[in-house]
Amino acid sequence: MQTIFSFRSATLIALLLLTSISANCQDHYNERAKWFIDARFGMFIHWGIYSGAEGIWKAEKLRNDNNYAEWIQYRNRIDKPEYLKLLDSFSWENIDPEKWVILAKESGMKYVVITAKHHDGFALWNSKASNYNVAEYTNPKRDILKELAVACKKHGLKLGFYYSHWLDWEHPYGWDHTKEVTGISSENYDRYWQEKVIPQMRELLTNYGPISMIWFDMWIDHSQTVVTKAQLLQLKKLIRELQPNCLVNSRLGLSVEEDSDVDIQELGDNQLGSQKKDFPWQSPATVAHSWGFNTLDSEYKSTTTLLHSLINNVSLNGNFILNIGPKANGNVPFEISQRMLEMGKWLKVNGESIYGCSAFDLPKDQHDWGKITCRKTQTGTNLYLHIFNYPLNNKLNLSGIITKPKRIYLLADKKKTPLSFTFDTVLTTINLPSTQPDPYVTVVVIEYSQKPEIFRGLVAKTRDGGYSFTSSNLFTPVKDLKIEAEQREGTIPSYVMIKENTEFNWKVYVDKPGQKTFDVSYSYQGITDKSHIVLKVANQIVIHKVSPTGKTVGEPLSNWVIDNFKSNRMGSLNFPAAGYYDIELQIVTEQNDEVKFQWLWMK
Ligand code: FHN
Repeated sequence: MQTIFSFRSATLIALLLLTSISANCQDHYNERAKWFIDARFGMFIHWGIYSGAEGIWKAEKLRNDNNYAEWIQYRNRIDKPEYLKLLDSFSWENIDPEKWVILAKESGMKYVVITAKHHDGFALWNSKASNYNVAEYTNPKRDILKELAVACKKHGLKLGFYYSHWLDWEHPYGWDHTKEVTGISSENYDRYWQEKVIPQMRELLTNYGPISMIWFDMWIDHSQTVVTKAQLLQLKKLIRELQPNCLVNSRLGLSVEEDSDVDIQELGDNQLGSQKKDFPWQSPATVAHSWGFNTLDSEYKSTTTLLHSLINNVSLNGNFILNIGPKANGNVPFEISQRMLEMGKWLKVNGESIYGCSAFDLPKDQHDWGKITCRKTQTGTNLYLHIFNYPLNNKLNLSGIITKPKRIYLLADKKKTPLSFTFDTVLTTINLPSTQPDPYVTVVVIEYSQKPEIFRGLVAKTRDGGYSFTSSNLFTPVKDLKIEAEQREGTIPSYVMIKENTEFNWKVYVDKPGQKTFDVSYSYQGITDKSHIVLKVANQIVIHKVSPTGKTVGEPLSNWVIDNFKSNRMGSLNFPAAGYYDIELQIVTEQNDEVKFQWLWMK
């Protein structure tokens, strides 16, 4: 054993001053989007002629590798007269947009966005700009958007329109992907723009009362396709003129980075948030895969998964818009409505932790039990701990907050019966009921009478009382560190390749003094015994010789032979008193003797 450093109290105080800060909930800067940030959860509706095909055309499923049912006309090369015949299967007497709005409301959603015109170019309203619209094919003439607008107003939900501006498979000069081969002149494309897009948008923004959002859908940058930036700006200007409070999403074709006047960053389809952002953003999601109803869809996400997705996004300042693809008779598939109603029941009890809530300043994946959201209250700040993985020992560890909680209770408990807890310096340990109160996600409320202050960069205590030190939760960042992402569902775990001597440093708070055991996981494919790993903690040192870890079979019988990652016992070290400790790890390697470092574990 060798003395490496000493923990002097002066250094500790200086460090504390540097690392503790007053935490904040999201301070949004876009007034127009205030309602959107409060709403957090919306309904997307994909419904149109394609709903009559249900993902099958003349006994053939969708061609190509994507089963988006609303693409059937393009994918299966259906001509317009035949495509229109699909309308014969619609039972107009049953179709009632108010039912969709009621479902949204009962599911806890605060806004509804419908495909006013999808890529097929067919308008769900009585458009004067194009007779390719629903009123022309119904008797008496229907205007689905008007009916939806009335229902949204009646039930107090915001209304938004999806409008496919870039793609239009009906207009001779609209964009469809075959034009990547045949080409189209910019003059002709502009004809489509001025003849159809602009007049139709004018109708949508004039005839349906307040429109809360226009959901555009171009998922590549304008520089890569036919549409020009000038056309996109013309469209945005029209929206600002006619409905100044209407939000515009980034799939207009302008990113929030390129144009700060774009209100919402729209992530990719079913792409959940992975980092905190201070501007409004949203994930569009489906319960299965397709957006329009596809009868061949079978892998429906569970209610728990959907709730986790919503909570994950809110914990990063984002929204979640979840899609229904009603059938040609207007019915919402049971697999979808059932899950949504279950979400609604959960939100009825736990909505306080979602609506108007935002991200908290602790790192997003700091705790292995779940996610945190935050709300400023009249008397301080509330944190909402969403338990995705209920701890077996019924103890919830919250690391990193140096402010003492005022009181703690379950959000579902109307009486707010206090949960007992201990608070030690930077660790709050909450005693949970021995039976998990909510089958989906239990929410614990922590009330603070002031803004909770956090200790930045601390490694959290896990559910089972250990600590996992990785390249993602370092106290001092290492320059040019390249973290290899996990592959094939984690078969190859995330790691960093260490080619030359590298030092890692973590900060931890140990609440119970005593011996702790350390294990290090790595893969080493070399043969020398020159590389070693040095652990230094509280004036003690342990040296571990790196030894080959060999190969393993990732998937039997598929030639999936991969480098093995192995946990190695380093030794046991003494923590003489409760307090903050630095954990230092040096990986000493020579050239051509790389070590793939995965984690250090302490318990
Ligand atoms: O091509 C469309 C698709 O049909 C669907 O409307 C989704 C919804 O986000 N947007 C496009 C693909 O990203």
